[in-house]
Amino acid sequence: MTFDIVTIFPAMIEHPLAAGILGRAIDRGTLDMKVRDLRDFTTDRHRVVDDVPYGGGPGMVLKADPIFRALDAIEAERGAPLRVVMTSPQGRRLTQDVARDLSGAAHLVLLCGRYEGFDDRVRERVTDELSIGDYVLSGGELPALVILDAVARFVPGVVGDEQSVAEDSFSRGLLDFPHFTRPAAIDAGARSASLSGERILRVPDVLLSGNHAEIRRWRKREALSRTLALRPELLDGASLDEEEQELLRELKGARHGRD
Ligand code: 9D3
Repeated sequence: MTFDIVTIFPAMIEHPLAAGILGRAIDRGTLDMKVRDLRDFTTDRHRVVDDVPYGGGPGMVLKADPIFRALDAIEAERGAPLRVVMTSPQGRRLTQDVARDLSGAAHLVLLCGRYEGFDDRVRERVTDELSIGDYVLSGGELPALVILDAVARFVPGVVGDEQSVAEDSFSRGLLDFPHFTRPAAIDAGARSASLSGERILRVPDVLLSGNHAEIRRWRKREALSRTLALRPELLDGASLDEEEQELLRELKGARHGRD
């Protein structure tokens, strides 16, 4: 899959991309990423990318013409992009479903917003407008990285284990079960949160039992009970197998018992 990212801060994108799963996918050529400096598509001596808003008011606006020239250059080099995503606080919220949908495109362009946003005429060349959530950030670079990471994980070969992508908790609509690693018992220290004074923390016995059917069932129950407690709205969209539906009925019954 091919990504082009247009930004006035290329370093904000390049350095995080070099690390981890995405870095490896880029090295191997599974992902073709190019970060483009918007200033390279200006035509004036001072490489100006922003200007004051028509109608007055505070802040600056990203000029449309450097964006159009950047898109023309990308198209000349690679052919027409299938999707052009603009990051903006007004955009549709990024979800796992949106990321999966975008991963179906062979070529994605991400436009990183800055200042008060883009000259609205940029929309003429945009297919998708995305926000990553309802909080104020300083620009679209971090959102572009978040979108990129979520989308790239769906590209075959990026995540080593295809099954882990399919089973990923948000893809399944449930929160993850708890994880433990060695040692089987540890001292939480004098500042332990436990009021009972028990400082020795043990891994649940079932995980040490070697009984894989029991372990699977325990993990299902834990994932369901966490989801029920912390994000009950996720259960409406979750696809549960027979065993999970039965466990959920049990858990809901247990909650009623306490009410
Ligand atoms: C403080 C300026 N605000 C005036 C009402 C509007 C505003 C403009 C530009 C707020 C934030 C930004 C910069 N943010 C983004 O470009 C952005 C963003 C975000 O802030 N939160 C979540 N997702 C995104 S995607 C792009």
